[in-house]
Amino acid sequence: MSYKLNKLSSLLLGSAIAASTAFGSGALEKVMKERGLTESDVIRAAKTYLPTGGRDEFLVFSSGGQSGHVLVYGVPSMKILKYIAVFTPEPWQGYGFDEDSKAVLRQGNIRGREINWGDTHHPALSEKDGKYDGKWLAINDKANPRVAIIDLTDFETKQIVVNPVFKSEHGGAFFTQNSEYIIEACQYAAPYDNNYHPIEEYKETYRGGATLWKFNSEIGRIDEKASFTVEMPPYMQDLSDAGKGVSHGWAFTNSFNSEMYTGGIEVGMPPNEAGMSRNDTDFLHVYNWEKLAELAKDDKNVKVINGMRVVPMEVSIANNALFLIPEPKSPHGVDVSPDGEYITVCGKLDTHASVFKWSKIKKLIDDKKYAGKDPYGIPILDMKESLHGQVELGLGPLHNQYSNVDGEIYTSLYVDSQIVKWNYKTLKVLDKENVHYNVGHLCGMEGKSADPQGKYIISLNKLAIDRFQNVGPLHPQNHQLIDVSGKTMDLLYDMPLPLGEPHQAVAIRVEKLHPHVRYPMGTNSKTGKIHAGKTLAGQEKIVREGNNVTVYATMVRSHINPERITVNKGDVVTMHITNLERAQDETHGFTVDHYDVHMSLEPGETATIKFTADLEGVFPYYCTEFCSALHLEMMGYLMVKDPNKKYESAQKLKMATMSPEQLKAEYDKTVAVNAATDGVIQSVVKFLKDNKFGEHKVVADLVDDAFAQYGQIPEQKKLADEAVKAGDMDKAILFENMIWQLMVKTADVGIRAKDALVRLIATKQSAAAERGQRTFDEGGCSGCHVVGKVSSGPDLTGVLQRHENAEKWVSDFILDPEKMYKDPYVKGMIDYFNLKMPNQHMSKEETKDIIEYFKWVDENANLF
Ligand code: RUQ
Ligand code: CUA
Repeated sequence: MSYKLNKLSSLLLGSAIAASTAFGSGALEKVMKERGLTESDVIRAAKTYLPTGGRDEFLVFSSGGQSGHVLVYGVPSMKILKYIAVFTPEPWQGYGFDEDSKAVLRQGNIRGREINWGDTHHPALSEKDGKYDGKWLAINDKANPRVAIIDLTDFETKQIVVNPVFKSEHGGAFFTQNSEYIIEACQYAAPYDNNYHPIEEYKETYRGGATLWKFNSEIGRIDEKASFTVEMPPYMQDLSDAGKGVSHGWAFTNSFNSEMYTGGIEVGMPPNEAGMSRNDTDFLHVYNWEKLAELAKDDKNVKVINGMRVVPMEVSIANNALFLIPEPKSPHGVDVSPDGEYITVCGKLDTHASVFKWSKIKKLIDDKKYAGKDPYGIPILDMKESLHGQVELGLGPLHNQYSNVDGEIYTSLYVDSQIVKWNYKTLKVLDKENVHYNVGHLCGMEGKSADPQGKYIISLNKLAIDRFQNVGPLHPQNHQLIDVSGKTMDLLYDMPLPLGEPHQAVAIRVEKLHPHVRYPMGTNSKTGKIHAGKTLAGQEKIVREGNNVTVYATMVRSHINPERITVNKGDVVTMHITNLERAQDETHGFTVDHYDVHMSLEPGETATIKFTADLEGVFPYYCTEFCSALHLEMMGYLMVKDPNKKYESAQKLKMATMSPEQLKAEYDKTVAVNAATDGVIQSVVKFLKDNKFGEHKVVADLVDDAFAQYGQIPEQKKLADEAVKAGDMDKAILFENMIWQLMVKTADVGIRAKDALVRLIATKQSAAAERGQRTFDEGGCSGCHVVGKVSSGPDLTGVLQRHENAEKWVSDFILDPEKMYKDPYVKGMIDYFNLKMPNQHMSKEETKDIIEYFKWVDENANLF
């Protein structure tokens, strides 16, 4: 065992220091024993562990399923970083609770109805030359056929478009290789119009199809007017993919009910599941979107239905732009290889994956070599002649992701609960890995782009069964991270996701993303433009026009301006609020109690809430983010009075007032405290200047934030002095208090800047010093000693300078303090602190490390 552990330690730490780790020798073994961890457990943990402050290599965007959101997490740590609100209100972000986000959410209304939920399925990243460009994310809603666009500079939803001809959809969103279009294929066939059509007329009046949404990659918006739909038979189109490389310009869409069965379980017919999977094959739709896009521009080639330009099947057929290829029945995923030449289709009910070859398909099309026609006259290409080959993979193959190794592909097996690695060129199975349980999609790192990165596969499991602590009959979903860098796959990590069934996920290298940390002042984040309600400091006002009250307000640590708003019952209140902060992460939230409004204001952002003040009473409003030490004070009152009521004034309480002498004394005390606080600030400023803070951007940014607070002091000082002159000591004290608040905020950021600077400029700790510091902190020393300060024990800065032969002196003292209690110096210390240094039972090794740590402290003594 111990030999194995040593081997493991050196594996983990990879050097001679391995034998005794930072926690002392045997610490790793001890943890493993206590927690019952195996060697493999520890290696897997080390592969996914992200130390504090560390960053992941990839970001994953996962659909949030029934939550209607998108989830963002890191790989390999699997730490969740964000929920992006898309089709569903999300209170924290104010999404659906302020007017600006409602303007986005309500773009998703269907036939005038508010739709407040969505079933997000397939996120897609925008592409350039088939590679992810890190600019935009699109996601579909299966339940209510919609597509949303998310801006990756701020991870917010900017647009929702409703498909006006489909009644549900599934095969979206998929970008074409230069983000020219976003493909959205229908799922359940239905009439294109909004009328009733009896199910007996299914074949005549129900239709499937694929919509190609024209996308403007510069501004990140879908142009609905320039978009079109390719009419397809009512075959229940399923997943799709855009061609790329050699197959660029074409698209591929599966289907699963070429039987056109319509059920009728209630009238004694066999259920849909039997009728829809009767035939051995269904159809892969192959269509030339590039040609269809040209055709769709001409009015004579389209029928306009509910405002959508639909290219009828006859037009597609006549222009050689739509074909069918039989594929094994009830297929699911269709995935185009990085070079565009191979198209892999997996059938849920077939144990094989079928690999079609684009050059073969193209030749059949060019030669007009058809095996027949479907009932709608669409040419059918021969399956065998289009196939590169088939491979037996296992039960229930669903989806595919590509590897960075040419020809390698990963496929999920739903029934077998496995991921299988195989080669689509040689048609050989290479490896299988068990997952828990019932995997749907899988997500490779950029695994569906023209440039797959390999390294990891995430298995998006439908069931979690016995994986996690039981939290009731509804279990979380389980995303499992698999290491695919070796010859065989290795399952590293389980991540429960409790927010819906996340269908599909896409991963991107973090360097490709460049999100902002703040907005230009007064930005409406939903439009990217300057908000009409932008308000700067000093411009705050309340405007009344009849029944409309418009408030132009600002928020900055730690007040809201204005702090009192009185309106009449029934007034329509509009509040534009601007967050004046420039400091990173200084978000303020805002709500008015009882009025169901909320917004999140990121630095520089302006947003609007609107409500009818139909409840009489007094309603506090406040900042909902714990933004500062005086966050609780960041509040005000909305007072709603009934203009038709007479209010009797309450009896005024007689309160004791302060004498002029008392007031003067309080004023003097406040001024003195401010002077002392300023002294602290000046010492921090000196430290920062002496150590050239300007050379470090992170620190300089923090110093900017600090001075933004400090710079407001003269203004307040002027007001305080005026009050003194006017003899209003009460007011003067309040302004002096405001000065103190500003000083506290300055000091808060200033000290953060100082800490950051110290971390940057301190000399690097040697491994021994680092171990020593840990031993010092965890072995009990830090209970009495604080470096840089006298506390319950002496300051240890300079301890190695204080004694003759100091290293030996200090180490003897640590190893056996009792022995030295009689030493005159030690005795003096014992008397002074009224405490004896206890024996902490440090080993010789540990003591040596602590000495190294003290040396490092001395090197950097000026910083403490
Ligand atoms: S689907 S689990 Cu909605 Cu993408 Cu296959
Ligand atoms: Cu702003 Cu709390």
